[in-house]
Amino acid sequence: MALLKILIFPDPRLRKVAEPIKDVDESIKKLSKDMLETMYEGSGIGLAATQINVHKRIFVTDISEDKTNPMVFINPEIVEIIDPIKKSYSEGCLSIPGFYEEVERPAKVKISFITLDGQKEYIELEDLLAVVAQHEIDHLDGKLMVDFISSVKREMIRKKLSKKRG
Ligand code: QAP
Ligand code: CO
Repeated sequence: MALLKILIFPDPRLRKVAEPIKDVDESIKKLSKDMLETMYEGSGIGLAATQINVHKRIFVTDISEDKTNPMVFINPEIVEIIDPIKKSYSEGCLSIPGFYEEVERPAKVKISFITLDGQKEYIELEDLLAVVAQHEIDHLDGKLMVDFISSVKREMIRKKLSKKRG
């Protein structure tokens, strides 16, 4: 197991578009374990590979109260917006530490993904898991939650986090 370094906004590497995973091999299993460890260490509920400077389409999440439900999504895709009515949620991001912003997203989506066993699955997501999945899939496309807020707020966050990193 290893802790990985998380890129902090406005690092330009957060803007790269991740590549699909062709083979769910041992290296992907190790990557998912390291990502879960890194997410738990940072008290996060979701982490995309882009955030640790690995540009492959995989994210991990655990929205359970007691951190007992790790989930891994490989090559996740939104295949259907089941409920297009947008719901607002105060989102955070391990790459934007200390800031929470309201973001509106479709309330219910169907996604396809590959499991660690290499199986393709389809699931319908709602509530917090739908929010997290859409937030993490955005990371894999180089998008960040601050792209959905006002430019004044975004620039304020950029300045504060840039200063912090020197
Ligand atoms: C994405 O974000 C998410 O500012 C995951 O100081 C979060 O795990 C999607 C975190 C909420 C939807 C709703 C943030 C940890 C963790 C911080 C996270 C911080 C420490 C964020
Ligand atoms: Co994030």
